[in-house]
Amino acid sequence: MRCSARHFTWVACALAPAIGTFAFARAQQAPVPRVIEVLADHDSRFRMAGMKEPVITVHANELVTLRITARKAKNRNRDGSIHGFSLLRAKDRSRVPGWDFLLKPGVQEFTVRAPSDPGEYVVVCTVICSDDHEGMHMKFLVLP
Ligand SMILES: [Cu+2]
Repeated sequence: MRCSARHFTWVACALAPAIGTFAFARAQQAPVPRVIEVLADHDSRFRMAGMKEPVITVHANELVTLRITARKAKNRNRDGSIHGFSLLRAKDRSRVPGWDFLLKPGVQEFTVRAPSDPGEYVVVCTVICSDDHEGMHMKFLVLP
């Protein structure tokens, strides 16, 4: 890195190597989230490769990256969303904070931390994407 008097004070120049080292150490420590691939399909169904009935299984507090491919069904929201992906607790259908996503056509990624409570959850679509929208849901299991 070049430090010129025009862009940096000498303090910033003196600190830059230390900050760089710190950032590098942090980057090395950060766990790489596991990628979970989901298809939000044109027939208002969630799908996962190799599974007849799609199920997302995670560990409590696990950091995961959802890589969701969305294909348009019949309808879209005014904002252009074609499906939704929202996590509910199975026992009372309450929403899990931070797990409510609107999907645009194509591939999108969301990196999120799994719930801390092990148990059964359900993913539901939140866009009235077709007449079959009510059937657009999938299981989600949180292991201890
Ligand atoms: Cu949908």
